[in-house]
Amino acid sequence: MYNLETLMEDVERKNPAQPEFHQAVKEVMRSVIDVVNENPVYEKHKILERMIEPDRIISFRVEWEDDAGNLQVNRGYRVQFNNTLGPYKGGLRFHSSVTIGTLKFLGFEQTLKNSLTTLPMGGGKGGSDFNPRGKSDTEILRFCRAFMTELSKYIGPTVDVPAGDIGVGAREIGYLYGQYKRIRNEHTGAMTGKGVGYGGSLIRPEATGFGALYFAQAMLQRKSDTLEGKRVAVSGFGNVAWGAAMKASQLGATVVTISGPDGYIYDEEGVGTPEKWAYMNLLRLSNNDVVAPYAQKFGAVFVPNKKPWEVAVDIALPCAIQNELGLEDAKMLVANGVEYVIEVSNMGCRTEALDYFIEHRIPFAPGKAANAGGVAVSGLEMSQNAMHISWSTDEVDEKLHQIMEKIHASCVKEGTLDDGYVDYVKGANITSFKKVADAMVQLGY
Ligand code: 2IT
Repeated sequence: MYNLETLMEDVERKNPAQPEFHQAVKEVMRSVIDVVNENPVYEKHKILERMIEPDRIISFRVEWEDDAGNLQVNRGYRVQFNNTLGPYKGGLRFHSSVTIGTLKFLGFEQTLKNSLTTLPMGGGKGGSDFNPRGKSDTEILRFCRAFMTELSKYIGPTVDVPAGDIGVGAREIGYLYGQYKRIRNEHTGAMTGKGVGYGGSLIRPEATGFGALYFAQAMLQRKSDTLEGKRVAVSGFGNVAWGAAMKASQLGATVVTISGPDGYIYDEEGVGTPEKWAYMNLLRLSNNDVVAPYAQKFGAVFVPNKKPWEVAVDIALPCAIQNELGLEDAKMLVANGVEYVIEVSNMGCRTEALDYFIEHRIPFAPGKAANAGGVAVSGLEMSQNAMHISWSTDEVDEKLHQIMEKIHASCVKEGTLDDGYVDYVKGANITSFKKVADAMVQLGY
């Protein structure tokens, strides 16, 4: 029999100074501990202990030259977390906050998320503490080349298939994959998020945001509600925020905020127009501050050094980074009448914040369920690469839609409480855990 407290003491002792990893593990353990205690086969096979221990962690030095001719040194990682269900799969994050603990939390979450997609993918994550902000295009290119020179030794289409994450978008994937192809002399689908011209899938750039809104649609539908006329707060300004804002707007909602590290903007008319996002994408590619210039150009309100959670909205969509929404934010949102909260960033809410939503019976979707559309379309990109074909926009979008509805249905099945409220956190954790655990049992040790 497992006890949550002793289990977590063990995790903290064995993984010192990795608070994000502790947090991610604890959120899952809380949901699944009863399932494990009721199924002795899981204890016999030490599934809990095995599932929180990465298969391996690769750490390497990245040496590159900046535009002034100075040598720069960063640290690169790939956490190959769990390949029970398929090749390791998950993004690369380039952000100054990246540590081994960050990538372990992300790799652990990714393993469970990928299982929810029902596609054959294991979980992994990688990246670097390299900060792309303010870097020139040639610096980005040189960094990506140096990073892949090391990483190329450990990945491949049947082994480990990286993709993008924060700080790694279409441009970086191109530079990384270009170097992979050069070194390995093979054009295989060893990465996803590629440009459509060289093996990428249609819809991949917008898939995370689109998928999250399909998930949101399913949540609302369950309550005989629709997105029509809803006011939405989005945080972030990257690919994920973009896809979410575009789809929310297409479905009749008005997205009134976006945010960057310097603050948020409030745009009463809605940020989800192609013109506004084209402008933001341009700013983003030049690695400049996005939010303040946007406010100036389109006459919106710029609120410096604050997060958008103080705005009264019907739906909150954290789309930036882990722990971007804390207890005080949750209290403000609930006091202002928020009806749904859908995490689009990975672990966007602190545990106390999501507990507060659940306690107040606000439908709350965790990232591993709601943002699985991104990696799901990555899985579809792998299928297309393996078959040497490409599907149309409609074909990919339709498959994405079906996958998100299936994930929603599985959360409802495992997460409906006695009072009828759906605890999506519990639902997503139990569904994904069981799938990986059962396969681990079948595969032996
Ligand atoms: O967090 C995520 O699911 C991603 N960054 C996407 C991973 C992928 O392999 O497409």
